[in-house]
Amino acid sequence: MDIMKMFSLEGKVALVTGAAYGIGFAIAEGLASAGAKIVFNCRSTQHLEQAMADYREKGIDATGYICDITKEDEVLKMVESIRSDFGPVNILVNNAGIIKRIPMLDMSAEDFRQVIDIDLTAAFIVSKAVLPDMVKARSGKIINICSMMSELGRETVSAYAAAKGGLKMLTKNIASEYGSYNIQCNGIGPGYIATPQTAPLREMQSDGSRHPFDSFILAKTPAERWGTPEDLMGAAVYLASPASDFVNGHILYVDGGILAYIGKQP
Ligand code: NAP
Ligand code: GCO
Repeated sequence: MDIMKMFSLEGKVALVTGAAYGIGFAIAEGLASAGAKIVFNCRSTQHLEQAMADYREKGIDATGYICDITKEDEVLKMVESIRSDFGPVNILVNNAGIIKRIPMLDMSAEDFRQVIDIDLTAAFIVSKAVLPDMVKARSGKIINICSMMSELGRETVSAYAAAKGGLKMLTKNIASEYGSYNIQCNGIGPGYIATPQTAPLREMQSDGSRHPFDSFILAKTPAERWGTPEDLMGAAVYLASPASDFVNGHILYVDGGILAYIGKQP
């Protein structure tokens, strides 16, 4: 029994949304290393061109599409382009997302809606666009990038926590509704990962000290470090591969132990 074959993605087309950089880029790199053909999207031509160069530098033949995933017509056009360029999407990673750190009483309904639109509704839109091909093939993998905020709240992230909590339940519902078509839908819940999205939480202070939130997270993480995007590669390959064909509706937390830990004693 060649167990490594269970982790092979040879011949699969993997769409990773928002994979110009950050977590999406690392997940795409991991899936490519397992043999998948990578297609990705972002909103800006500048980010796309830089990303294509970065993928090439790593020897990855990725193809990028400009697409705002909150726009259903753009998503359907992108999925159709992918289908005609490379074939149907076999693996979808709903990664693209934003955060707005604003106290709830100061947050406008428009700001709240924008976070929900990108972090939750867009995952519904893109999943709905790729599911018909997966149903026809009686095979498919959908991986939703959830968060610690799928389980926990904190000040200033009401919209983000609502979106990521909803994304956890959308994951379970897609698993429930399409599991009979041999489609598995699972989530990855990253802990605190060093990417542009969390850069404001890690900025060195003017006096050379660590950002208070940085110290807070280190005290809450048994691993006593921030995660790196590369820490998520293995979980993504596992959930995208035949090795996880009987795993469905599961959120795999890759968090250095945060969810298990009350926090370092003062
Ligand atoms: P990031 O560095 O800010 O990257 C976000 C990506 O999403 C970018 O490629 C961005 O592309 C894309 N994007 C945003 N809105 C989009 C839209 N409307 N249409 C298409 N693409 C869009 O974030 P990250 O830290 O890598 O996070 C990636 C995912 O992991 C997010 O869902 C985030 O919530 C989640 N997450 C992050 C952490 C963490 O600690 N970093 C932890 C848990 C979960 P353009 O702006 O170029 O269009
Ligand atoms: C924040 C952070 C977190 C991380 C991640 C944790 O402001 O608390 O941005 O939300 O991005 O989601 O899992």
